[in-house]
Amino acid sequence: MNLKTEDKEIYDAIEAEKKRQAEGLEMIASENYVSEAVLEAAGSILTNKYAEGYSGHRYYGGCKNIDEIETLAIERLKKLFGCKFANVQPHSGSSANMAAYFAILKPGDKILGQAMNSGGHLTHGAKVSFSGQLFESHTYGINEKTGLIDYDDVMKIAKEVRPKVIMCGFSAYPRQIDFLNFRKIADEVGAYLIADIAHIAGLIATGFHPSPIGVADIVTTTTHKTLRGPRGGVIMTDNEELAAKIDKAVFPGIQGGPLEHIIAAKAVCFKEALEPKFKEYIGQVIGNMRVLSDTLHHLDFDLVTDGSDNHLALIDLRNKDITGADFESALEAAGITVNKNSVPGDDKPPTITSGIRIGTAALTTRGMGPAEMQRIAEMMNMVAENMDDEEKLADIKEEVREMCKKFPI
Ligand code: DSN
Repeated sequence: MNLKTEDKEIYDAIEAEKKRQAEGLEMIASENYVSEAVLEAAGSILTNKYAEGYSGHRYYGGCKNIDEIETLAIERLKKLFGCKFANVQPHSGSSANMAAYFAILKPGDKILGQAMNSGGHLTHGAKVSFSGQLFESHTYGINEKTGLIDYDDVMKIAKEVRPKVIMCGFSAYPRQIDFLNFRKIADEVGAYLIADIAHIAGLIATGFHPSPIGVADIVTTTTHKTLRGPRGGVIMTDNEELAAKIDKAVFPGIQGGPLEHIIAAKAVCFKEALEPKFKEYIGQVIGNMRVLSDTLHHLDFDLVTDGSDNHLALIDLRNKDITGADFESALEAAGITVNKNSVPGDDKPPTITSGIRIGTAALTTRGMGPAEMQRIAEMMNMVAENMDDEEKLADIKEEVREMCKKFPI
């Protein structure tokens, strides 16, 4: 029995998705392609095992191999980021953030995070998320003219709000984050500092972005973006007392049995990220974004903060009189996948927006380089100039397919 004979509908849908991932340009800044080794561990028989608890202290028998795997994942993660304590069980970035909050907050406590329309995440206090419902959430934004964080403004808001937690680290911020400045603000108001490094984890692990380890009280991240591992989350800290509270918050606080197949895949990802080749890869991700954003800039695309220091860029489409939703659809028709994104001062709702977010992590994994980035920027411009021309979009899709063939996943 295998999937093809057992469940043809699911098999066919997976095959179609495989084709989509192979034949299109994946430019969603939070996505990547995992290695075959990560995929093998994620699809392994470890999915059969219950292992509630932690290594050496499980609520089930038969956990000898699981303990070994989870311990390896923890030790590798600690080495990768240079932290003292780590929990590798969170199912996702959202669960990691939930556990981090529950380790130090009570319902009703105040949190201060970046507003979603300024690049923050749902779990940083958005009212539609648990983080805005269980806690009294307040937000800071970015400077509408520069697109940058105004640290003086964050300090001012923090002094007014007096939050118990300040959350920093963003889903759509193209520049470096000054964790030391956030630490100063947190200290000034007696708050804990949590850094959610989901987007830039790969850059931090390889030294291309300053690290919040030892600066923030708690650091959370996903493992599937620039870190190029399986879909999941982890939590790190240097504080032993907090580490014990985090462990309790993850299990039994919010989760039951950990996903040990995914934890094994995380361990493989951390091993890969410790290799010199991974540092080379992240350098190429940043270099590719520089070429892509420079070329877009020359083609009269308006970039928030005028460029990027990392793996992502935000394009403000207001000078082109196109909405983010329409550009996302037209690009998809041309085989280019991006997501619509609010831009500073956006007057359109999040379902429409005036911008898009792009990233180079997945394209770089395929082996694409500066020449492809230049051509992709030109193709994006052709799409912007031919939004309603189905024939033209189909021609671009054909060129995309040809380009992708040269860089198999
Ligand atoms: N949904 C993720 C992103 O696309 O950035 C954040 O978790």
